[in-house]
Amino acid sequence: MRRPVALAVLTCSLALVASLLATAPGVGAPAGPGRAAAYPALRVTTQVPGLQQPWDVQVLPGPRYLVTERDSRRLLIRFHGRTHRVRFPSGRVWTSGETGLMSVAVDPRFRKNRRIYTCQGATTATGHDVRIVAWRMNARYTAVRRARLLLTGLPASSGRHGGCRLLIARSGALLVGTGDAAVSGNPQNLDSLGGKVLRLNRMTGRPWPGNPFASSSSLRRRYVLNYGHRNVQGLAQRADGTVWSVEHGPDRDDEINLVTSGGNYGWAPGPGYDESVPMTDFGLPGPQVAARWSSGFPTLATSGAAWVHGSRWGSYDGTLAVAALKAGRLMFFRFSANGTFRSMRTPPALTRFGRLRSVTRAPNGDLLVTTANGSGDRVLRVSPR
Ligand SMILES: [Ca+2]
Ligand SMILES: [Ca+2]
Repeated sequence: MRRPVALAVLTCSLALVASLLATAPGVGAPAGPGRAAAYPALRVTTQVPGLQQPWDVQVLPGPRYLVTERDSRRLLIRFHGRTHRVRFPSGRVWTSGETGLMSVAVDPRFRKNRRIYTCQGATTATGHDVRIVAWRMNARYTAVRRARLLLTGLPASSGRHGGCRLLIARSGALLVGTGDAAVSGNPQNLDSLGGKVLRLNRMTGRPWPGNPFASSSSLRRRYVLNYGHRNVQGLAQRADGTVWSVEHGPDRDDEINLVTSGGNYGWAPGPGYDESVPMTDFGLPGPQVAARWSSGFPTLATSGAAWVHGSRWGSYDGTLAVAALKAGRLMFFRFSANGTFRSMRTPPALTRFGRLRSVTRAPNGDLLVTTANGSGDRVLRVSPR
């Protein structure tokens, strides 16, 4: 772990490099005077230290920083420079490989209803699943109790490709990005909750009425917003209301997708989970939705994402910040109003922290980023200088 002083020096020198790079051709920004200043240098500080494999971070009033740890299954709050553990039934969370205590969401009416939501592995009568649980936080922020089991039966196998990302859209709907559980048939099977983006009522757990298969006789199918995904790790809503998802490719083609209703995103691994097939296989029956950006070879393991808002971010304003695990960086993607990929920028200041998993926009517009190195992990705060 770097000490704060060393970090400050590092950030300064990287800021210089970043401003030089901003003037270089080929970064996708229009040329002209003032370009160097248009991409502000980024300041990176530690918001929450001393973590072990954190998955997600969200902000509660205070501000309090609410963090999930995947493998320890701890729910933690950082407040006034101290971290405390929230009483939570960690023992009932099943962890294996990529599955454990994963995404967390905070209800937009939290001040009134005290609700938060988790996506977590669980043990069932016949094996394991991934499930979405609503919790109510006590007044002292020391414990949660279960408010409602919203949705069970997201498939789990070894723990590989367990998803699972939560996003409360501005409509109030709860969106869930799921993994295919490394089972071949799941992504194209509309009666499996795996390899999907699901949409449901966050209070009742019922399927969202506007879903594309809302009138199906199959209950699971009524939850499906779209399908044909491998392992959705990021969900983020742009200012124009569009929702975007991010997922991992096998050895090539991580994808950023524009979420549509009823779309097939084309992942259909062959028998025995043969992953040599394309991330978007247009040879499948019917139309498939092409990715808005894909990595090519090799993959970067793109994960969580958040849209950047605010004029103080200069040319980063309106970009999609995407964390990468394998590549260990935060990248900023610009898409046009109609969703066409324009450019991607990787600030050097955000390539020095190892694997990065989740990105959350704080109330003041700063970005909160979780590291995923296994020890000495932390929540970083990224702000424009
Ligand atoms: Ca695809
Ligand atoms: Ca086709």
